[in-house]
Amino acid sequence: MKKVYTCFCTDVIHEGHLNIIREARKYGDVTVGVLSDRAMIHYNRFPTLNFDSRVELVKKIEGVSHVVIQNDVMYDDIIRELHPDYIIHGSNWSKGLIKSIRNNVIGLLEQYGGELIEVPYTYNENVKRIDAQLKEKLAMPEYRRKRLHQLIKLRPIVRALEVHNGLTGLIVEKTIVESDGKFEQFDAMWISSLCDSTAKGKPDIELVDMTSRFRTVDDVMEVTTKPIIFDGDTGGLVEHFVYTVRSLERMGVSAIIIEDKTGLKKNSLFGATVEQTQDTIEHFCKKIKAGKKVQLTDDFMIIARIESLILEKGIEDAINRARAYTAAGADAIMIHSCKEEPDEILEFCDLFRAEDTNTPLVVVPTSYNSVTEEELAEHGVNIVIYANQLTRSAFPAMRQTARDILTYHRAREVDSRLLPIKNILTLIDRL
Ligand code: SPV
Ligand code: MG
Repeated sequence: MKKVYTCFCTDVIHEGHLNIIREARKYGDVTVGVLSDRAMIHYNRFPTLNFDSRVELVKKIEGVSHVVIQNDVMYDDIIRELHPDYIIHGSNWSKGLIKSIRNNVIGLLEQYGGELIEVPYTYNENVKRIDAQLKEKLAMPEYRRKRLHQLIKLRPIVRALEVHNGLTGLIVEKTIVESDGKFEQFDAMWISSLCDSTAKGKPDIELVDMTSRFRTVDDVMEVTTKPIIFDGDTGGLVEHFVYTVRSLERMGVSAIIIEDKTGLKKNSLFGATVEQTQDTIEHFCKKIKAGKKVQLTDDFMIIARIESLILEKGIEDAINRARAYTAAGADAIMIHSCKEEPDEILEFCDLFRAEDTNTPLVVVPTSYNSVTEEELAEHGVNIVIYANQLTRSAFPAMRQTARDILTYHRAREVDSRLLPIKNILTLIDRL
């Protein structure tokens, strides 16, 4: 009996999958690989069912003889292990980024004379509806909220990028690149107080009120599924913070980061050039404890942000605070710095990890931007936040366009730099 192999990356079996199995049986004994959680995330499909349940779904399909785990989106390992005579796949993988998976399979099959069978992809109204429903499910608070916790376990380092409206949310949701046989994408979104304020033409001093900040969260949530980390500034009064926690948790936000400052908060990237007051350890711990006490799920995270390095209070002070905030119940520690080199951040991470191997660490490498994600992960960092890069890239482009229109008294000179009208009209998917 010849061996036929196919791989499924899905939470729902629909007629397209059944058709593939029907075709596969004509060629021999059918083995189905179920893509692991890690690989599925790489492939831009966050699972809504756990791995064992996905295996059960596949086992129930008539005509499937064996079910195995496929640990990587590329087929090298599984083909080496199984050596199938045939690989069968829907024809949809000849376009777009997944073409690289097809090329990978063709190259591997050529090495030993295996054959690729492609069946026309089933994309009717029913399949479209199932796809859309899966996406809707991921956008629901109960799925989205817990996703950050899940990602911390599954990813070597969780990557978040700043968003401040629906459009920037869509960029984080959809941008995916392929490099060296790996798919790269952002895992999460950061609702930065700096960028949310800047988008409104306001300074980053806790002036934009929570109602407005929540409106931004809601705009982002309307069009995305990825988890959200909310920049909660100082968290405000303890009596107010508890309400913020409840609201964000109910909305499906995964985490709030609050920084240990009091009084008029100014942006940390000013460093010690402006006057800022650090909170006492006791008072900040009281805020953390109050927040943890009112949250209703195990999913929501309160992340304590330490400003000791920003305010030049030294690493020892930062470590003392990390210890105290963790003991008070903080779910993770964010350490910030406005130095151009990552040295003090890496030193802090090493010291912290020497005594605490569990509590997740978060960093924001805006000024020390030469450090790579791999280096940060080696020093025990779990989440890296790119906190303002979308705002900073849009602003110079928009200002230059405005200047050029004024200079040339028409728009033709700027047109080649702009998104074509046809593309802007179709940029947003319709329901
Ligand atoms: C933000 O993005 O608003 C932050 C990070 O809080 S920083 O601007 O570096 O303080
Ligand atoms: Mg901020």
